[in-house]
Amino acid sequence: MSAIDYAEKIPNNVNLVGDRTLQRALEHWQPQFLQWWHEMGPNDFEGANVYLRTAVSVDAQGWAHYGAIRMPDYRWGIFLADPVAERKIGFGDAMGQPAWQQVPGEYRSTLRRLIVTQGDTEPASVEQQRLLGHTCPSLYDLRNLFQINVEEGRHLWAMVYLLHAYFGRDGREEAEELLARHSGDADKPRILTTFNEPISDWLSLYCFTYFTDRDGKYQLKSLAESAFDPLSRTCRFMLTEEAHHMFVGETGISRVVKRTLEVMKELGSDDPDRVRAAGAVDLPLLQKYLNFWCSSSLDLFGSEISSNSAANFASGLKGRPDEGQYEDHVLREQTLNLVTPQGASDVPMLNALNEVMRESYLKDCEIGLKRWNRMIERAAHDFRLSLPSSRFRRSIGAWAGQPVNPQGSPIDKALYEKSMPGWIPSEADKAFVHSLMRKVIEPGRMAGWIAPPERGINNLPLEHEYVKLH
Ligand code: BYC
Repeated sequence: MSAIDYAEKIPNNVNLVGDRTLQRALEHWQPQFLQWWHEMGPNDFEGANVYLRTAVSVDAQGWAHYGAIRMPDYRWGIFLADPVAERKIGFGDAMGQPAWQQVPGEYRSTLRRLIVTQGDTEPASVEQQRLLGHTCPSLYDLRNLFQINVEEGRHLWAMVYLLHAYFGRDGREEAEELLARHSGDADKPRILTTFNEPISDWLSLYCFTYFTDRDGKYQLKSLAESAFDPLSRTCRFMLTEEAHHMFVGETGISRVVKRTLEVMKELGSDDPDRVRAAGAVDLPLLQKYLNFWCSSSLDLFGSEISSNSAANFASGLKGRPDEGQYEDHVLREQTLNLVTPQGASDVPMLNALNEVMRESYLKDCEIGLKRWNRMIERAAHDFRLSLPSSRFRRSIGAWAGQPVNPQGSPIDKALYEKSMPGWIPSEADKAFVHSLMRKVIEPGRMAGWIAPPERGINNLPLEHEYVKLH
Protein backbone atom coordinates (compact mmCIF):
# COMPACT_ATOMS: atom_id res chain seq x y z
CA MET A 1 0.00 0.00 0.00
CA SER A 2 1.27 3.46 -0.86
CA ALA A 3 -0.99 5.27 1.63
CA ILE A 4 0.87 7.91 3.57
CA ASP A 5 1.22 7.11 7.24
CA TYR A 6 -0.18 10.27 8.75
CA ALA A 7 0.50 9.15 12.26
CA GLU A 8 4.11 9.57 11.18
CA LYS A 9 3.74 12.55 8.90
CA ILE A 10 1.48 14.71 11.02
CA PRO A 11 2.55 14.58 14.64
CA ASN A 12 -0.67 14.42 16.63
CA ASN A 13 -2.22 13.37 19.89
CA VAL A 14 -5.72 12.85 18.52
CA ASN A 15 -5.27 9.25 17.35
CA LEU A 16 -5.45 10.18 13.69
CA VAL A 17 -4.42 6.69 12.70
CA GLY A 18 -7.63 5.36 14.24
CA ASP A 19 -9.90 7.43 11.95
CA ARG A 20 -9.39 6.60 8.30
CA THR A 21 -11.94 9.08 6.96
CA LEU A 22 -10.41 11.96 8.83
CA GLN A 23 -6.96 10.83 7.82
CA ARG A 24 -7.98 10.87 4.15
CA ALA A 25 -9.55 14.30 4.46
CA LEU A 26 -6.39 15.73 5.97
CA GLU A 27 -4.35 13.84 3.41
CA HIS A 28 -6.21 15.77 0.78
CA TRP A 29 -5.73 19.11 2.53
CA GLN A 30 -2.03 18.81 3.49
CA PRO A 31 -0.55 19.34 -0.01
CA GLN A 32 -2.84 22.35 -0.46
CA PHE A 33 -1.50 23.79 2.78
CA LEU A 34 2.11 23.20 1.70
CA GLN A 35 1.39 24.80 -1.65
CA TRP A 36 -0.17 27.79 0.12
CA TRP A 37 2.92 28.04 2.39
CA HIS A 38 5.14 27.88 -0.68
CA GLU A 39 3.22 30.65 -2.47
CA MET A 40 2.06 32.89 0.37
CA GLY A 41 4.54 32.23 3.18
CA PRO A 42 8.14 33.47 3.54
CA ASN A 43 9.02 31.70 0.30
CA ASP A 44 12.34 33.41 -0.40
CA PHE A 45 13.71 31.68 2.69
CA GLU A 46 12.66 28.12 1.96
CA GLY A 47 16.26 26.91 1.77
CA ALA A 48 17.35 28.60 5.02
CA ASN A 49 18.06 26.55 8.12
CA VAL A 50 16.17 28.14 10.99
CA TYR A 51 16.65 27.48 14.69
CA LEU A 52 13.02 26.68 15.51
CA ARG A 53 11.09 25.19 18.34
CA THR A 54 8.61 22.54 17.24
CA ALA A 55 5.85 21.05 19.35
CA VAL A 56 6.25 17.28 19.28
CA SER A 57 3.89 16.67 22.21
CA VAL A 58 1.86 18.74 24.66
CA ASP A 59 3.82 17.95 27.82
CA ALA A 60 6.59 20.10 29.28
CA GLN A 61 9.32 18.06 27.53
CA GLY A 62 7.74 18.01 24.13
CA TRP A 63 6.09 21.33 23.36
CA ALA A 64 9.30 23.27 22.74
CA HIS A 65 11.72 21.02 20.93
CA TYR A 66 14.57 23.11 19.41
CA GLY A 67 16.59 22.40 16.28
CA ALA A 68 17.70 23.93 12.98
CA ILE A 69 15.37 22.99 10.11
CA ARG A 70 14.10 24.30 6.80
CA MET A 71 10.68 25.85 7.24
CA PRO A 72 8.91 23.69 4.62
CA ASP A 73 10.09 20.69 6.70
CA TYR A 74 8.52 22.03 9.90
CA ARG A 75 6.29 19.32 11.36
CA TRP A 76 2.94 21.04 11.55
CA GLY A 77 1.06 18.88 14.00
CA ILE A 78 -2.33 18.58 15.66
CA PHE A 79 -2.24 18.94 19.42
CA LEU A 80 -5.00 19.24 21.96
CA ALA A 81 -4.28 19.91 25.62
CA ASP A 82 -4.97 16.89 27.82
CA PRO A 83 -8.66 16.33 28.57
CA VAL A 84 -10.03 17.39 31.94
CA ALA A 85 -11.85 14.37 33.36
CA GLU A 86 -15.65 14.83 33.44
CA ARG A 87 -15.34 18.46 32.40
CA LYS A 88 -18.55 20.46 32.93
CA ILE A 89 -19.80 23.56 31.12
CA GLY A 90 -18.58 26.53 33.17
CA PHE A 91 -20.97 29.33 32.16
CA GLY A 92 -24.21 30.21 30.40
CA ASP A 93 -27.65 28.65 30.60
CA ALA A 94 -26.35 25.06 30.41
CA MET A 95 -23.82 25.60 33.18
CA GLY A 96 -22.96 22.44 35.11
CA GLN A 97 -23.96 20.05 32.32
CA PRO A 98 -21.28 17.82 30.77
CA ALA A 99 -19.08 19.53 28.16
CA TRP A 100 -19.88 18.48 24.57
CA GLN A 101 -17.66 16.03 22.76
CA GLN A 102 -19.68 16.54 19.57
CA VAL A 103 -21.27 19.66 18.08
CA PRO A 104 -24.96 20.05 19.03
CA GLY A 105 -26.99 20.44 15.82
CA GLU A 106 -28.53 23.77 16.83
CA TYR A 107 -25.12 25.43 17.29
CA ARG A 108 -23.42 23.93 14.29
CA SER A 109 -23.34 26.96 12.03
CA THR A 110 -22.48 29.47 14.79
CA LEU A 111 -19.67 27.31 16.08
CA ARG A 112 -18.36 26.73 12.59
CA ARG A 113 -18.35 30.45 12.01
CA LEU A 114 -16.39 31.15 15.20
CA ILE A 115 -13.81 28.50 14.26
CA VAL A 116 -13.55 29.79 10.69
CA THR A 117 -13.11 33.40 11.91
CA GLN A 118 -10.40 32.33 14.31
CA GLY A 119 -8.78 30.06 11.69
CA ASP A 120 -8.80 32.82 9.07
CA THR A 121 -6.56 35.08 11.14
CA GLU A 122 -3.74 32.54 11.33
CA PRO A 123 -2.76 32.22 7.64
CA ALA A 124 -3.68 35.89 7.20
CA SER A 125 -0.89 36.95 9.55
CA VAL A 126 1.65 34.79 7.69
CA GLU A 127 0.60 36.47 4.45
CA GLN A 128 0.86 39.92 6.03
CA GLN A 129 4.42 39.23 7.18
CA ARG A 130 5.73 37.35 4.16
CA LEU A 131 8.19 39.96 2.91
CA LEU A 132 9.60 41.10 6.23
CA GLY A 133 12.53 38.66 6.09
CA HIS A 134 14.17 40.89 3.48
CA THR A 135 14.54 43.76 5.94
CA CYS A 136 15.28 41.94 9.21
CA PRO A 137 17.17 43.99 11.81
CA SER A 138 19.14 40.89 12.92
CA LEU A 139 19.29 37.11 12.56
CA TYR A 140 17.76 36.86 16.04
CA ASP A 141 14.72 38.82 14.85
CA LEU A 142 14.54 36.91 11.59
CA ARG A 143 14.38 33.67 13.53
CA ASN A 144 11.61 35.04 15.76
CA LEU A 145 9.61 36.11 12.72
CA PHE A 146 9.86 32.62 11.25
CA GLN A 147 9.02 31.01 14.59
CA ILE A 148 5.84 33.05 14.69
CA ASN A 149 5.05 32.22 11.05
CA VAL A 150 5.35 28.45 11.45
CA GLU A 151 3.29 28.55 14.64
CA GLU A 152 0.54 30.55 12.98
CA GLY A 153 0.61 27.81 10.35
CA ARG A 154 0.17 25.26 13.12
CA HIS A 155 -2.72 27.25 14.55
CA LEU A 156 -4.35 27.03 11.16
CA TRP A 157 -3.89 23.25 11.34
CA ALA A 158 -5.54 23.32 14.77
CA MET A 159 -8.70 24.97 13.39
CA VAL A 160 -8.69 22.86 10.21
CA TYR A 161 -8.56 19.72 12.33
CA LEU A 162 -11.75 20.83 14.12
CA LEU A 163 -13.47 21.66 10.83
CA HIS A 164 -12.54 18.31 9.31
CA ALA A 165 -13.21 16.21 12.38
CA TYR A 166 -16.54 17.73 13.47
CA PHE A 167 -18.20 19.57 10.57
CA GLY A 168 -18.25 17.04 7.74
CA ARG A 169 -18.40 18.31 4.21
CA ASP A 170 -19.10 21.94 5.19
CA GLY A 171 -16.02 21.87 7.37
CA ARG A 172 -13.85 20.53 4.55
CA GLU A 173 -15.11 23.26 2.25
CA GLU A 174 -14.37 25.90 4.85
CA ALA A 175 -10.86 24.48 5.27
CA GLU A 176 -10.25 25.01 1.56
CA GLU A 177 -11.61 28.54 1.74
CA LEU A 178 -9.12 29.30 4.52
CA LEU A 179 -6.41 28.89 1.90
CA ALA A 180 -8.35 30.71 -0.84
CA ARG A 181 -8.91 34.04 0.94
CA HIS A 182 -5.79 36.21 1.11
CA SER A 183 -4.77 39.17 3.20
CA GLY A 184 -5.49 42.43 1.37
CA ASP A 185 -6.97 40.65 -1.68
CA ALA A 186 -9.49 42.89 -3.42
CA ASP A 187 -11.84 40.01 -4.30
CA LYS A 188 -11.29 37.52 -1.49
CA PRO A 189 -9.93 39.36 1.53
CA ARG A 190 -9.47 37.92 5.00
CA ILE A 191 -12.53 38.17 7.25
CA LEU A 192 -11.38 40.71 9.85
CA THR A 193 -10.06 44.13 8.84
CA THR A 194 -6.82 44.11 10.88
CA PHE A 195 -5.72 41.04 8.97
CA ASN A 196 -5.94 42.89 5.68
CA GLU A 197 -3.64 45.72 6.80
CA PRO A 198 -0.14 45.53 5.33
CA ILE A 199 2.71 44.76 7.76
CA SER A 200 5.54 46.08 5.64
CA ASP A 201 8.03 47.15 8.29
CA TRP A 202 9.31 45.75 11.57
CA LEU A 203 7.88 48.51 13.72
CA SER A 204 4.47 47.39 12.49
CA LEU A 205 5.40 43.78 13.21
CA TYR A 206 6.26 44.58 16.84
CA CYS A 207 3.02 46.57 17.24
CA PHE A 208 1.00 43.81 15.58
CA THR A 209 2.49 41.13 17.83
CA TYR A 210 2.00 43.37 20.85
CA PHE A 211 -1.60 44.40 20.15
CA THR A 212 -3.11 41.95 17.67
CA ASP A 213 -1.60 38.77 19.05
CA ARG A 214 -2.83 39.96 22.44
CA ASP A 215 -6.34 40.09 21.01
CA GLY A 216 -5.59 36.52 19.92
CA LYS A 217 -4.76 35.69 23.54
CA TYR A 218 -8.12 37.07 24.72
CA GLN A 219 -10.15 35.40 21.97
CA LEU A 220 -8.38 32.08 22.50
CA LYS A 221 -8.88 32.32 26.25
CA SER A 222 -12.59 32.87 25.77
CA LEU A 223 -12.82 29.97 23.29
CA ALA A 224 -10.79 27.83 25.75
CA GLU A 225 -13.84 28.15 28.05
CA SER A 226 -16.14 26.74 25.37
CA ALA A 227 -18.59 23.94 26.13
CA PHE A 228 -17.36 22.30 22.91
CA ASP A 229 -14.51 20.40 24.51
CA PRO A 230 -12.30 19.78 21.44
CA LEU A 231 -12.28 23.56 20.79
CA SER A 232 -11.44 24.25 24.41
CA ARG A 233 -8.56 21.78 24.39
CA THR A 234 -7.19 23.08 21.08
CA CYS A 235 -7.20 26.68 22.27
CA ARG A 236 -5.60 25.82 25.58
CA PHE A 237 -2.62 24.39 23.77
CA MET A 238 -2.45 27.26 21.26
CA LEU A 239 -2.13 29.70 24.17
CA THR A 240 1.22 28.18 25.19
CA GLU A 241 2.66 29.19 21.81
CA GLU A 242 0.93 32.58 21.69
CA ALA A 243 3.01 33.85 24.64
CA HIS A 244 6.18 33.98 22.53
CA HIS A 245 4.47 36.10 19.87
CA MET A 246 3.53 38.75 22.43
CA PHE A 247 7.04 38.53 23.88
CA VAL A 248 8.41 39.45 20.44
CA GLY A 249 6.11 42.48 20.39
CA GLU A 250 6.79 43.69 23.89
CA THR A 251 10.57 43.23 23.77
CA GLY A 252 10.70 44.54 20.20
CA ILE A 253 9.10 47.84 21.22
CA SER A 254 11.26 47.97 24.39
CA ARG A 255 14.39 47.61 22.25
CA VAL A 256 13.23 50.40 19.92
CA VAL A 257 12.61 52.68 22.91
CA LYS A 258 15.99 51.78 24.39
CA ARG A 259 17.84 52.57 21.18
CA THR A 260 15.95 55.84 20.69
CA LEU A 261 16.86 56.93 24.21
CA GLU A 262 20.51 56.12 23.53
CA VAL A 263 20.43 58.22 20.37
CA MET A 264 18.70 61.08 22.20
CA LYS A 265 21.44 60.95 24.81
CA GLU A 266 24.19 60.93 22.20
CA LEU A 267 22.57 63.89 20.46
CA GLY A 268 21.73 65.70 23.68
CA SER A 269 18.35 66.39 22.06
CA ASP A 270 14.85 64.96 21.79
CA ASP A 271 14.13 66.85 18.57
CA PRO A 272 12.27 64.27 16.39
CA ASP A 273 13.96 65.55 13.21
CA ARG A 274 17.40 65.09 14.69
CA VAL A 275 16.50 61.64 16.06
CA ARG A 276 15.32 60.64 12.59
CA ALA A 277 18.42 62.08 10.95
CA ALA A 278 20.46 59.91 13.31
CA GLY A 279 18.59 56.84 12.04
CA ALA A 280 16.31 56.11 15.00
CA VAL A 281 12.55 56.08 15.62
CA ASP A 282 11.50 59.26 17.42
CA LEU A 283 9.04 58.68 20.26
CA PRO A 284 6.14 60.66 18.69
CA LEU A 285 6.48 58.40 15.64
CA LEU A 286 6.33 55.30 17.81
CA GLN A 287 3.19 56.76 19.43
CA LYS A 288 1.55 56.97 16.00
CA TYR A 289 2.29 53.29 15.33
CA LEU A 290 0.83 52.40 18.73
CA ASN A 291 -2.29 54.45 17.92
CA PHE A 292 -2.75 52.70 14.59
CA TRP A 293 -2.34 49.08 15.70
CA CYS A 294 -4.09 49.47 19.02
CA SER A 295 -7.19 51.08 17.48
CA SER A 296 -7.29 48.50 14.70
CA SER A 297 -7.01 45.65 17.20
CA LEU A 298 -9.76 47.11 19.39
CA ASP A 299 -12.17 46.50 16.51
CA LEU A 300 -11.43 42.77 16.73
CA PHE A 301 -13.57 42.49 19.85
CA GLY A 302 -16.74 43.33 17.87
CA SER A 303 -19.52 45.79 18.77
CA GLU A 304 -19.99 47.19 22.25
CA ILE A 305 -23.56 45.94 22.20
CA SER A 306 -23.78 42.56 20.49
CA SER A 307 -26.56 40.02 20.34
CA ASN A 308 -24.00 37.56 18.92
CA SER A 309 -21.91 37.79 22.07
CA ALA A 310 -25.03 37.35 24.24
CA ALA A 311 -26.15 34.25 22.34
CA ASN A 312 -22.65 32.78 22.25
CA PHE A 313 -22.27 33.15 26.00
CA ALA A 314 -25.75 31.96 26.95
CA SER A 315 -25.42 28.84 24.81
CA GLY A 316 -21.93 28.01 26.15
CA LEU A 317 -20.03 28.52 22.89
CA LYS A 318 -17.73 31.35 24.01
CA GLY A 319 -17.06 32.44 27.59
CA ARG A 320 -15.07 35.26 29.14
CA PRO A 321 -11.28 34.89 29.44
CA ASP A 322 -10.51 33.13 32.73
CA GLU A 323 -14.21 32.59 33.44
CA GLY A 324 -13.26 31.09 36.83
CA GLN A 325 -12.30 34.53 38.17
CA TYR A 326 -15.97 35.69 38.12
CA GLU A 327 -18.74 34.82 40.57
CA ASP A 328 -21.76 35.01 38.29
CA HIS A 329 -21.44 32.70 35.28
CA VAL A 330 -24.98 33.07 33.96
CA LEU A 331 -25.29 36.90 33.83
CA ARG A 332 -29.06 37.00 33.34
CA GLU A 333 -29.53 39.55 36.13
CA GLN A 334 -26.65 41.95 35.51
CA THR A 335 -26.32 45.13 33.48
CA LEU A 336 -23.38 47.29 32.44
CA ASN A 337 -23.46 51.04 32.05
CA LEU A 338 -22.17 51.78 28.56
CA VAL A 339 -21.44 55.14 27.00
CA THR A 340 -22.12 55.39 23.28
CA PRO A 341 -22.36 58.53 21.11
CA GLN A 342 -26.09 58.48 21.95
CA GLY A 343 -25.34 58.77 25.68
CA ALA A 344 -25.04 56.46 28.67
CA SER A 345 -27.40 53.54 29.19
CA ASP A 346 -27.66 50.30 31.13
CA VAL A 347 -27.22 47.35 28.80
CA PRO A 348 -27.87 43.70 29.74
CA MET A 349 -24.45 42.32 30.66
CA LEU A 350 -24.83 39.44 28.21
CA ASN A 351 -24.99 41.92 25.34
CA ALA A 352 -22.00 43.90 26.62
CA LEU A 353 -19.48 41.05 26.82
CA ASN A 354 -17.40 42.22 23.87
CA GLU A 355 -16.87 45.46 25.78
CA VAL A 356 -16.05 43.65 29.02
CA MET A 357 -13.39 41.72 27.13
CA ARG A 358 -12.08 44.84 25.38
CA GLU A 359 -11.69 46.60 28.75
CA SER A 360 -9.66 43.75 30.25
CA TYR A 361 -7.59 43.62 27.07
CA LEU A 362 -6.76 47.31 27.39
CA LYS A 363 -5.63 46.80 30.98
CA ASP A 364 -3.30 44.05 29.77
CA CYS A 365 -1.98 46.38 27.04
CA GLU A 366 -1.11 48.98 29.72
CA ILE A 367 1.59 46.72 31.19
CA GLY A 368 4.03 47.29 28.33
CA LEU A 369 3.26 51.01 28.26
CA LYS A 370 4.22 51.30 31.91
CA ARG A 371 7.51 49.53 31.25
CA TRP A 372 8.40 51.74 28.27
CA ASN A 373 7.43 54.89 30.13
CA ARG A 374 9.62 53.91 33.07
CA MET A 375 12.56 53.66 30.65
CA ILE A 376 11.76 57.12 29.28
CA GLU A 377 11.34 58.55 32.77
CA ARG A 378 14.64 57.06 33.94
CA ALA A 379 16.33 58.76 30.99
CA ALA A 380 14.86 62.04 32.34
CA HIS A 381 12.55 62.83 29.41
CA ASP A 382 9.04 64.24 29.87
CA PHE A 383 7.50 62.40 26.91
CA ARG A 384 5.04 59.60 27.79
CA LEU A 385 3.61 56.95 25.49
CA SER A 386 -0.09 56.19 25.90
CA LEU A 387 -2.85 53.97 24.58
CA PRO A 388 -5.48 55.65 22.42
CA SER A 389 -9.02 55.76 23.78
CA SER A 390 -11.18 52.79 22.77
CA ARG A 391 -13.43 55.33 20.98
CA PHE A 392 -10.65 56.52 18.66
CA ARG A 393 -10.64 55.51 14.96
CA ARG A 394 -13.09 52.68 15.35
CA SER A 395 -14.62 50.92 12.35
CA ILE A 396 -16.81 48.46 14.24
CA GLY A 397 -19.39 49.16 16.94
CA ALA A 398 -21.03 52.20 18.48
CA TRP A 399 -18.08 54.52 17.87
CA ALA A 400 -17.51 53.47 14.25
CA GLY A 401 -16.86 56.48 12.04
CA GLN A 402 -17.21 58.96 14.95
CA PRO A 403 -14.76 61.87 14.94
CA VAL A 404 -13.03 61.32 18.28
CA ASN A 405 -9.47 62.28 19.20
CA PRO A 406 -7.00 59.76 20.71
CA GLN A 407 -7.95 61.02 24.18
CA GLY A 408 -11.57 59.97 23.52
CA SER A 409 -13.21 63.38 23.12
CA PRO A 410 -15.62 63.93 20.22
CA ILE A 411 -14.36 66.73 17.96
CA ASP A 412 -15.33 68.52 14.78
CA LYS A 413 -15.21 66.20 11.74
CA ALA A 414 -13.06 68.53 9.61
CA LEU A 415 -10.55 68.91 12.45
CA TYR A 416 -10.58 65.14 12.93
CA GLU A 417 -9.71 64.49 9.31
CA LYS A 418 -7.06 67.18 9.29
CA SER A 419 -5.45 65.86 12.46
CA MET A 420 -5.33 62.19 11.48
CA PRO A 421 -1.85 62.30 9.85
CA GLY A 422 -0.57 63.61 13.18
CA TRP A 423 -2.15 60.70 15.08
CA ILE A 424 -1.40 57.68 12.92
CA PRO A 425 1.58 57.14 10.58
CA SER A 426 1.40 59.50 7.59
CA GLU A 427 2.79 58.55 4.19
CA ALA A 428 5.97 60.48 5.05
CA ASP A 429 6.28 58.65 8.38
CA LYS A 430 5.91 55.29 6.68
CA ALA A 431 8.48 56.23 4.04
CA PHE A 432 10.90 57.21 6.82
CA VAL A 433 10.37 53.92 8.69
CA HIS A 434 10.82 52.00 5.45
CA SER A 435 14.10 53.84 4.87
CA LEU A 436 15.39 52.40 8.16
CA MET A 437 14.53 48.84 7.15
CA ARG A 438 17.83 47.41 5.89
CA LYS A 439 18.66 43.75 6.19
CA VAL A 440 21.29 42.96 8.85
CA ILE A 441 22.41 39.33 8.78
CA GLU A 442 25.86 39.16 10.39
CA PRO A 443 25.43 36.97 13.49
CA GLY A 444 25.06 39.11 16.62
CA ARG A 445 24.76 42.44 14.78
CA MET A 446 21.70 44.74 15.07
CA ALA A 447 20.28 47.43 12.82
CA GLY A 448 20.98 50.95 14.11
CA TRP A 449 17.36 51.70 15.08
CA ILE A 450 16.97 48.87 17.58
CA ALA A 451 18.92 47.78 20.66
CA PRO A 452 20.03 44.14 21.05
CA PRO A 453 17.80 41.85 23.11
CA GLU A 454 18.85 41.00 26.65
CA ARG A 455 19.51 37.36 25.79
CA GLY A 456 19.50 34.89 22.93
CA ILE A 457 17.08 32.04 22.25
CA ASN A 458 17.04 28.94 24.45
CA ASN A 459 20.17 30.05 26.37
CA LEU A 460 22.27 30.35 23.22
CA PRO A 461 24.47 33.44 22.85
CA LEU A 462 23.17 36.37 20.84
CA GLU A 463 25.95 35.75 18.30
CA HIS A 464 24.52 32.34 17.43
CA GLU A 465 23.67 31.99 13.74
CA TYR A 466 19.92 31.60 14.31
CA VAL A 467 19.21 31.46 10.60
CA LYS A 468 21.72 29.88 8.23
CA LEU A 469 20.83 31.50 4.97
CA HIS A 470 22.94 29.34 2.69
N1 BYC B 1 -13.79 43.22 11.09
O1 BYC B 1 -21.84 41.36 17.06
P1 BYC B 1 -20.58 41.84 16.47
C1 BYC B 1 -5.73 36.00 16.47
C2 BYC B 1 -18.54 41.49 12.11
S1 BYC B 1 -6.80 37.32 16.63
C3 BYC B 1 -14.75 42.80 10.24
O2 BYC B 1 -20.19 43.22 16.70
P2 BYC B 1 -19.33 39.52 17.50
C4 BYC B 1 -4.42 36.25 15.84
C5 BYC B 1 -19.02 40.21 12.77
O3 BYC B 1 -18.42 39.06 12.17
C6 BYC B 1 -8.28 36.64 17.34
N2 BYC B 1 -15.97 42.36 10.64
O4 BYC B 1 -19.34 40.98 16.92
C7 BYC B 1 -3.71 37.40 16.13
C8 BYC B 1 -20.51 40.28 12.58
O5 BYC B 1 -20.87 39.85 11.28
P3 BYC B 1 -22.33 39.16 11.04
C9 BYC B 1 -9.28 36.18 16.32
C10 BYC B 1 -16.22 42.33 11.97
O6 BYC B 1 -19.87 38.55 16.53
C11 BYC B 1 -2.50 37.64 15.51
C12 BYC B 1 -20.80 41.77 12.65
O7 BYC B 1 -19.56 42.42 12.39
N3 BYC B 1 -10.32 35.44 17.01
O8 BYC B 1 -6.05 34.93 16.85
O9 BYC B 1 -19.87 39.55 18.88
C13 BYC B 1 -1.97 36.71 14.61
C14 BYC B 1 -21.31 42.18 13.99
O10 BYC B 1 -20.53 41.53 14.96
C15 BYC B 1 -15.26 42.74 12.91
C16 BYC B 1 -11.60 35.52 16.74
O11 BYC B 1 -11.99 36.24 15.87
C17 BYC B 1 -14.00 43.20 12.43
N4 BYC B 1 -13.02 43.62 13.26
O12 BYC B 1 -17.75 39.36 17.63
C18 BYC B 1 -2.70 35.56 14.34
C19 BYC B 1 -12.52 34.64 17.53
N5 BYC B 1 -15.79 42.61 14.14
O13 BYC B 1 -22.35 37.94 11.92
C20 BYC B 1 -3.89 35.32 14.97
C21 BYC B 1 -13.74 34.21 16.79
C22 BYC B 1 -17.04 42.14 13.99
O14 BYC B 1 -23.33 40.17 11.42
N6 BYC B 1 -14.60 35.32 16.41
N7 BYC B 1 -17.29 41.96 12.68
O15 BYC B 1 -22.28 38.83 9.56
C23 BYC B 1 -15.44 35.96 17.24
O16 BYC B 1 -15.48 35.66 18.41
C24 BYC B 1 -16.32 37.03 16.70
O17 BYC B 1 -16.60 36.74 15.38
C25 BYC B 1 -15.74 38.46 16.76
C26 BYC B 1 -16.89 39.43 16.53
C27 BYC B 1 -15.08 38.72 18.09
C28 BYC B 1 -14.71 38.66 15.67
